[in-house]
Amino acid sequence: DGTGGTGAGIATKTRAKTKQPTPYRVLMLNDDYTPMEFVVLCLQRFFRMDMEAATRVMLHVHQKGVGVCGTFSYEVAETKVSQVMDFARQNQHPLQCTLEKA
Ligand code: NFA
Repeated sequence: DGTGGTGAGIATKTRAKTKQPTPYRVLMLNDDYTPMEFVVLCLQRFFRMDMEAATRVMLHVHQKGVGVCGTFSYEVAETKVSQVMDFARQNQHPLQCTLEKA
């Protein structure tokens, strides 16, 4: 109730400590071989981007060499990196994804 439970109206506000996870960025790296359409498909499938957003991120990576797919908890970020890398490997593309602390 914001009174610290004393009911005395003293301003000793208590909050439940919901610890925020350290955020991690998932980065995608450019290469010369992975088809643009495959990168767009990955961004749509694993990062829930629409075609416009996925195309924008893909072109950014293509032009700058690296780009951010999204920011997540470590566990979610690591899962997404694995999903992209596994899918790329299955399709014999050299697409690389990695993590960095945000
Ligand atoms: N550079 C790749 C090409 O020209 C496309 C690409 C974009 C690859 C983003 C990896 C990441 N086919």
